[in-house]
Amino acid sequence: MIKKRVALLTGITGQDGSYLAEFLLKKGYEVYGIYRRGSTDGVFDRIKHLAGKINLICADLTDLSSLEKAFEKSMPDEVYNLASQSDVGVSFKVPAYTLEVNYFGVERIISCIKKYVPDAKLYQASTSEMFGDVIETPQTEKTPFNPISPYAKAKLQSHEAIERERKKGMFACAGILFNHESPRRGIGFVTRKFTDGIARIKLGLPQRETGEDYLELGNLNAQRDWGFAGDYVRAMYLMLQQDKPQDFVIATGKTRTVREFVEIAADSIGIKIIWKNKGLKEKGYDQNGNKIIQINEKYFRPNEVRLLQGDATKAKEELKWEPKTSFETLVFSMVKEDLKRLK
Ligand code: NAP
Ligand code: F7E
Repeated sequence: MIKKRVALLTGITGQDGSYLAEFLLKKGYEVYGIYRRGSTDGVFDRIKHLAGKINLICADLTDLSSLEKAFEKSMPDEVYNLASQSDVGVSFKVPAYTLEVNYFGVERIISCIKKYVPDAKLYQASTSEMFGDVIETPQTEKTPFNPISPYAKAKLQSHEAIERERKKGMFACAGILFNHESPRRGIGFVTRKFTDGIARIKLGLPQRETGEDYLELGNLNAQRDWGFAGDYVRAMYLMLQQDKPQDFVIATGKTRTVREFVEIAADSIGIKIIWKNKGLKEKGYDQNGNKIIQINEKYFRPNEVRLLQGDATKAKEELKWEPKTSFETLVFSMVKEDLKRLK
């Protein structure tokens, strides 16, 4: 009997972890995932449909002994390190913790691989945030990094650790992924915050965070290259199937402002936004004159990445990877799922 390949995913309860687990199960893998105990319900919401098909192990990236037990139990062929304190804005508030998880956590994973499964392949979730205050546009694998948040600085340290281990012989790849979203996106990120918020406005429900009948947002002019998470996890898998380990940029190549995202999402359910005033006084109204958006300074960051646009030519040529989902399809699916859930 052919032994199934074994994958160990950290961050399996997150957006990418849930899509990657589905993807690897379809490929015939035995999937193990690390989860943290949460004090509220909902930790397993994104993977509840996989119950009985995946093996869950309680561990934490800050706790080496728990990780060692997870490796000893799963003995993986492939390790996908997706766990992180993934919120850029929050990283300014908890910088030491962000470094602890997003950098030292990666060093712990590396030490577990060396101890238990030295031949295993490692995927590390690097990020376009490492380009920070961008030095060139579009950004490729050769663009110099210039991180400006504690999140991006910690991710860059782990990115460098991957390169270090690769030079010493480990099969370690870092995917430099640009923003990717889905109906399973964490609710604090701007896309999902808005699709949830506009669905509430459509249904006449109060906003989740404030209880108001309008939504509060921060910088509408930031530009991001947004793709669909389901497409991006395929690239993670492909990176580990190559003959030699390398880093890849994964992106759509198109950039849009937060404002464009907001307008397209609202338009998809028949709400046309009319903007009035500028800066912190700017407000968005619907076609009936109701205020639906207000700017709140608290959502601005001390340092803002203004523009990201990736060039995934290398992934297209070497991995044969391309995004399959259009921006419009992504936005519509997110709004639709939020409407369905809230109804
Ligand atoms: P996500 O939805 O926020 O999921 C993060 C996962 O990490 C969750 O499962 C979370 O567990 C887990 N986690 C956090 N701290 C942990 C700890 N100390 N120990 C163990 N697990 C911990 O993030 P995502 O969007 O799926 O992103 C996946 C990875 O890609 C992250 O590393 C992120 O930084 C990186 N990335 C994301 C994007 C993007 O646009 N989505 C782009 C580039 C890179 P809980 O459920 O218990 O919180
Ligand atoms: O912000 C602006 C905000 O938090 C996008 C993570 O997955 O992608 C993600 O990081 C933009 C920023 O994502 C609000 O200032 C305006 O310019 O959705 P976000 P992010 O910071 O780009 C990268 C690639 C990762 O690696 C990260 O893990 O939107 N913005 N108003 C707002 N952002 C939030 N969160 N909330 C607002 O109200």
